[in-house]
Amino acid sequence: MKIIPTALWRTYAVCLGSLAVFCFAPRAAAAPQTRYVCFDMRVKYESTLDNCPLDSSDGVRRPCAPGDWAAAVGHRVEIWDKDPGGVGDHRLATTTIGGSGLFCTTIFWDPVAEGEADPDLFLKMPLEVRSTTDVGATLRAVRNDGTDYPSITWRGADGDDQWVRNDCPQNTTCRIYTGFMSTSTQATLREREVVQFLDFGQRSLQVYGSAFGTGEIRLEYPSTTYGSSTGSCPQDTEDPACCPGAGAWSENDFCVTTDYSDSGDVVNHELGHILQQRQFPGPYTGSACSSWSPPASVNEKCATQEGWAMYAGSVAWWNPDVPNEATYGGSFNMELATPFNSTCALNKGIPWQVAKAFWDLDDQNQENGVSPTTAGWNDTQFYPTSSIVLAWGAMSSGTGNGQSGEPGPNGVNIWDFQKKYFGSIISSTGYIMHNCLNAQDSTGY
Ligand SMILES: [Ca+2]
Ligand SMILES: [Ca+2]
Ligand SMILES: [Ca+2]
Ligand SMILES: [Ca+2]
Repeated sequence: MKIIPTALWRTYAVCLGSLAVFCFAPRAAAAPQTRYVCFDMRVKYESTLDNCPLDSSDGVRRPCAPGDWAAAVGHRVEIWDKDPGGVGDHRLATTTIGGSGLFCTTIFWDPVAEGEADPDLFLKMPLEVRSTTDVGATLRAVRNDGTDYPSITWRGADGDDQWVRNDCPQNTTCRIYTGFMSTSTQATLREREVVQFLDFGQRSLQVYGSAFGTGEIRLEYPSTTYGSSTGSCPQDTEDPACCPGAGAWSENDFCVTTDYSDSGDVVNHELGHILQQRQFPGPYTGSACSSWSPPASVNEKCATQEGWAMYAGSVAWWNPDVPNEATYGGSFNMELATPFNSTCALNKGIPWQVAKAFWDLDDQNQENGVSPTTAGWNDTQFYPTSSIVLAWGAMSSGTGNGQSGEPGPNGVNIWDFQKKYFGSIISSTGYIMHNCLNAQDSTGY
């Protein structure tokens, strides 16, 4: 039974007691009419792109071959009604593109309230991506002054309706444009690069889903490199205009400079840092590295932090449940069994070696140990990607051993991870020994 509020009862009472000619029953709101809207939106990868998987073989989740077109999976799209002069233009729906190819969604339209029989449909993209299930975080691009990019629009001027589906009737499937649409026809170079970065980062959101938590992650692009000729970018400021090439400022922000505009790796690497920081309890504790590269020895905390980001970045592109050839930076193979340094203990500070350890914990490809690894220390482990990341979240907040803010060159290393993931350092240490990381500091365990 519908409850009528007191005020409405009073209205009826007054009405019943007065002349019938002035009395009208309240008009029921019209049920919104439905329309089914379809479109094919694609991203074009720049021809200069590098460090991207070229095709879908070997467990590649979604390739990004330079010059290719691909469905804009996970990109947020707004469906708008177009009116003359743009004054009455308004958004009817916001949706996240799922799957691939033609995408369809239902919209609602009330012709009485709208004052127009049928909508004139066009699309806008607000430069955001999500997982296709809409679970977890939103990745959004901002400019180097921290402001939003304008949405990319397919409205066209009045009279230019090449991308508009005019007068979409009730209970009808209306396709916006008969071919495929693309950001590359509507956007500037910087905007195309941003769309490409968002497209890459969507893979991390898709793989890790709720492990990212909720809320917005901001990609700041294009930031200016530290020490640039303007002299306006001192290090260690959280100014989105300044950036060490690429870096995660906090659990919500990361920056990328144009030095990395063609990189297929950088966004998912930085999202690997954001993922770890969002899992960690307590505030972001900052980078453990002043600088690093995958094969150069650094302190254990830096090697673990960057190795984790290399692994998480690789997992975004390649599925470790499929034996394959995942690479980072085009040349750092996640599957290579041979440790980087011929002296086993000297691998403990190599980020690439740490990345391979996390990969071996996750991957199905169970290779034998290779010298200088001790004979018999084989890769025998194969755990879910979704469970591995949660070990960071299982750490307690604080600066003690094994806590998320443990300081010093050995703080938060592979043994701290091991303790949280397996609860013990005695058993199941295959991925550590297999990768010669047992030389990292296990004091306290
Ligand atoms: Ca209209
Ligand atoms: Ca494995
Ligand atoms: Ca392996
Ligand atoms: Ca420790």
